[in-house]
Amino acid sequence: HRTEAALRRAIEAGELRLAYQPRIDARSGRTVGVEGLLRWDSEELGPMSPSVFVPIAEESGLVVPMGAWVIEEACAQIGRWRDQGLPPLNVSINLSAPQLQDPTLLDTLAGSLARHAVPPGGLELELTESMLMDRADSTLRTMQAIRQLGVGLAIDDFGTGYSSLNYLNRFPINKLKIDRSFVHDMLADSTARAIVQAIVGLGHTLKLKVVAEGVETPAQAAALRAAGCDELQGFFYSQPLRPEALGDWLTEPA
Ligand code: G
Ligand code: G
Ligand code: MN
Ligand code: NA
Repeated sequence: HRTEAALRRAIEAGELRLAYQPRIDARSGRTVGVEGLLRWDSEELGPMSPSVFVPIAEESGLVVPMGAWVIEEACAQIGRWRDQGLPPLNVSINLSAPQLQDPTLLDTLAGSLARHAVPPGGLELELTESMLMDRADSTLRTMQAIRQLGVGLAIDDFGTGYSSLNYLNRFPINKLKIDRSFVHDMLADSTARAIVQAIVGLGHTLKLKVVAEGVETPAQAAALRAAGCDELQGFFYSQPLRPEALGDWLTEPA
């Protein structure tokens, strides 16, 4: 596979980078975290979307070394921002199912956290609902060990999968990220609005933070704030940014 071979070279050649999309505290309006998102401007293939190359990486097993690069880079960036005197941000990164099943994950995390002196709560992993249902017993143990390292766990795209409420209670999760489809529809569609409200209520009952993603308009932001969301993320606030731009983003008034 041509893309797979190019991706293998890209990981080794350092052609991947992370862009960081701010997450805003709904009450204070302050940026409290960022989501790191993979970017690949391939020399051979041009700009490649992660929605194209992440599935290829998952099928080929490349997602394990690629994901280890993402973990190391996110931790290194936390260290660079700290060295520049920026206030501490929670950096979340996306994890693929094969990474969560991989026996090297905990060592990879522990190594990167230690190398860059990442404080507890500095890093968070975003999982999807289906990853909880798969081999639930070993997944539960892995998640507990991740939390022991001081790393947070969020459920991404929440509401689109099929997690049982029992699982949400059983797994050591900190946060739910409401899928952007509900945010997109909530002003026009009372069902989507009710789902958003139900996710916020469920999350808060279980003592989880609730984040809305895909916030594109001020009206959506206001509705999500009224619904009680804790954090807001989306193009209304900011595109994913180069790490050099974060300092300006944090100091310039929105
Ligand atoms: O950033 P963008 O909207 O193009 O991302 C498209 C998809 O790729 C999203 O589902 C996002 O979660 C996923 N993605 C982005 N970066 C990573 C990453 O580092 N690891 C994994 N597994 N998925 C990622
Ligand atoms: O699946 P996940 O939530 O990780 O996907 C993150 C992707 O969502 C990123 O690739 C990012 O580019 C995209 N994204 C971020 N904000 C918005 C937004 O406001 N609207 C839309 N449509 N996509 C967004
Ligand atoms: Mn995500
Ligand atoms: Na998402």
